[in-house]
Formats: sequence, C-alpha cells, structure tokens
Amino acid sequence: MGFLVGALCIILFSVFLVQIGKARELASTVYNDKSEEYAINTFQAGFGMVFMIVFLLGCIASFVYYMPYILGWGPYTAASEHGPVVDRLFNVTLLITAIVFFITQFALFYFAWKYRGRKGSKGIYWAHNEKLEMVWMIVPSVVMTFLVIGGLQAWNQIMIDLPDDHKSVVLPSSENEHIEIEATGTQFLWILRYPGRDGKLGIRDFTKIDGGTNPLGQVWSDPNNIDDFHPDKIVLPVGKKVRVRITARDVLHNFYIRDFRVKMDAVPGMPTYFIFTPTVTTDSMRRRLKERPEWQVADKNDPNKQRWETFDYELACAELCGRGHYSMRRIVKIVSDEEYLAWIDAQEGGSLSAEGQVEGVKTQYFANIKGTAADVLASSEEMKNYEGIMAAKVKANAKIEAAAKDVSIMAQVQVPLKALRLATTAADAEKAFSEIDRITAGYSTVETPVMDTTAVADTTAVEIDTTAAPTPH
Ligand SMILES: [Cu+2]
Repeated sequence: MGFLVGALCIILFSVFLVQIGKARELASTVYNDKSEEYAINTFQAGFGMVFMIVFLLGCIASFVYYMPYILGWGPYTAASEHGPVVDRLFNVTLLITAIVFFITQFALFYFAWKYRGRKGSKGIYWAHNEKLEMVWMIVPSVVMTFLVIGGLQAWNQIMIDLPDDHKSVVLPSSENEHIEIEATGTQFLWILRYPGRDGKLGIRDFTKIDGGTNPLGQVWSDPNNIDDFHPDKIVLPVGKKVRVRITARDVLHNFYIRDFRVKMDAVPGMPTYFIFTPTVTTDSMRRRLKERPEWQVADKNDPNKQRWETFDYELACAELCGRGHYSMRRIVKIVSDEEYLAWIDAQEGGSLSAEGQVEGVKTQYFANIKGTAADVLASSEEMKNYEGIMAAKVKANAKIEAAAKDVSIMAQVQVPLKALRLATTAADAEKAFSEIDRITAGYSTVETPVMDTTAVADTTAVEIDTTAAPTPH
C-alpha cells in the first residue's frame, strides 16, 4: 500500500512539473524568446536524467527486496536433480536482459540530455546507416542464438524419455529402475494413480470411464489394474527417479510442481510425461525455510504454527482450465524410503473385515469391482497371488501390532517388514511373514505386554532425514 501511494505521488509530481514546463513553453512562444526554450530543454533533459537514476535504483532495490521470493534465489533453489539446469537458464536470461535493459534505459535518457536543443547545436539527418543497422541486428541475434541453444540443450537434457529396458518398480534400487505414477487432470481435480506392488499401471480405455466407479476407465480384465490405487496426495521417496504420465480427461490442464521445476501440459487424447528426481525431503525444506524471517510468522490457516512448519510441496494446475481451476491442488510429500513404503502399505489397506475382505483399500478393483459382475479376474492366478500377499500382510500386521511396544523387536522386524512391503508374489510375502512371526514369537496377537509406551508409538512413520545420511537396512 505504502509503495502504491509513493508511486502515485511520484506520478502526480511528474505531471505537475510537465504542466509547468508547458506553461513556460507557451509563454516563450508568445514572447518569441529562444533562450527560454533552451532553458526548458535543459531543465527537462536534466529532470529525465534524475528520473532515470531514481528509476534504475528502484529496479535494483525491488530486485533485492523480492530476492527471497524469486525462483532460483534465497530458499527457492530447485529441489530436484534437473532443477539447477532450469534455474541457471532463468538466471542467465535474467542477467542478459537486465544488462540490455540498463544499457538501453541509460542511453534513452542520456541521449535526450546530450542532444537537447540548445544554442548553436544543429540536428543531423541520416536516411540510413548500414554499419549501425548491422550492429543492432547482429548483436541481438548472436545473443538470442546463445539463449535459444542453451534452452534447447536444457530441454533435451530434461525431457529425454527413459530407455525401453528401464523398469518401473515400487522402490527403485538400481540405476535403471524408476517409479511410474500417473496424474490425470479433470475439471477440477487431479486424479492420481499409483501402480501398486507390480510397479505397472494397468491399461485404460476412455470408453470405460464411469464417474462413480471407474473415473479413469481402467480395463478390469488387465491384471495390472488389480493393485493400482488412487491416493489423495503424491508421496515419493527422496533421491529416486520418478516418471509421471500426464493425461487429461476434458480440457487442457498443466502438471506443475514449482519447487521441482516440473511443468508439463496435460492434453486430452495425447499422453505426456515428465521425469524428475526429488532431492530435498519435505522436512529438510521446512528446515531450510525456518531460517527465513518471512517464514517465521504465524500461518494464516493454523495460527498456532509458523509458516515454515506447515509448508508442503504442491502440485498445481498451471493452465487456466475453467472456473474451479484454483482448486486443482494436491499436496506432494517427499519422504524417506521407510516412510514412503509405510504410506504405500497404508494406501493398499491391511486389515481384514469379518467377511475376510481387506479393508481400507484404495485400489479401485477391491473397492468397486471385487465380487461384482465386472470381476472377470476373480479366479485368475494374479488375483490369487495378490490375495495371498494381502493375507500374509494382514497376519504380519496383527503380529507387529501385538509387539509394537517392544523397541528391540521392532528394530529386528524392519528387514522382513520391508521385504513384505515389496513382495510381489504370495510366496515371498509368506516367507517375510514367517520371519516376522519368528521374531515376534513371544507375543500373542491378543495379549500385549506392558512396556514403556513412550518409546515407540508408531512403527511405520519413522522420522528419518535421508538427505543427511542413508539409513542402514
Ligand atoms: Cu486445470
């Protein structure tokens, strides 16, 4: 507000001076007095110089003031592997355009001063000047060429697709593995899909889209669809390559995660993609912001917390796609491998109902298709396998729950628990369960020994900062 009032004062003052100048000019014309006109020229050109200095200093001051809010500066340096490439491109462009801006603004006002009309000076008329024209064509085209080539190189580096032998898995453990997820823009939300245990997203067919039970048109005869689930946020492990399949169901949307420098159009009928590797966990980012005074203020939505405490990465839609465009927001969490696996585990569901159904599932198959007429995979090998895994998981969860308060048991259980969470065959899951069963042998699923309850309250959500040091498994 203060800034606006100041700007308004400057504008009004300038108008005032111009009007006085005009009045004096009129008077000098009436009296046919050239010396008065020269005096006005000197005054106005000098005023122009003063204006230029104030204006350019203002530009520098505003840049310094807004530096903590500019991408690539302050806390907003990129949080992904390819991000610094984009930041460098932004900054090189900013530097070059800033230099040109300062030179041209200076030249504009300086020449108005230097060649102002005064006694004895006479204007020269040039029809054209080839040398000058060459200079002002060649210099910008050379600079533009460098900017464009730099941009193309960055684009090719960032947008190169993964080779065919690259495998999508739940948790990558080698260079040629990645996580494949899917985001579908629709008015007005992002429908997210994770591939589940097999790491493979099932086939879709737009003619099968049904708002209530099949928002993405998943083909239920494809076994890869059995374990695909639709979470309400994106959770990813730090330092692992992610490929996002981006599609749209109605109009153009745009998949945009600011801090990762990820931005790609979601086009109906034309799947696009973006590959990135997050490098900063949500917790680390919060600690980074904690250092900044502008983040040490109360959060608007939660006054008991400071802004940095409630920070989350956000997926937004960066294409003005209609009235509810603003509401296309999803939280993005970057966590450790353990937290990520625990989250996947929870999304899959893990307790049995009285009828023996797995509860709390977000896999569309189990929630909407299982047991209906559309359940064509009911007696398939894949379904039996998946149900075998779920059964082992439910048994293991009960054992772990019973032993949850025993810290040393919980530490031992982590390895087979991870194996269980990554198991893709019923046999592997059963093997992991028997290991858990062996470790927790002293605990029955009914009786819970009384132990220190404050030691380990939650075995799944372990707060670990993987950016600091890798956790041994
Ligand atoms: Cu949108």
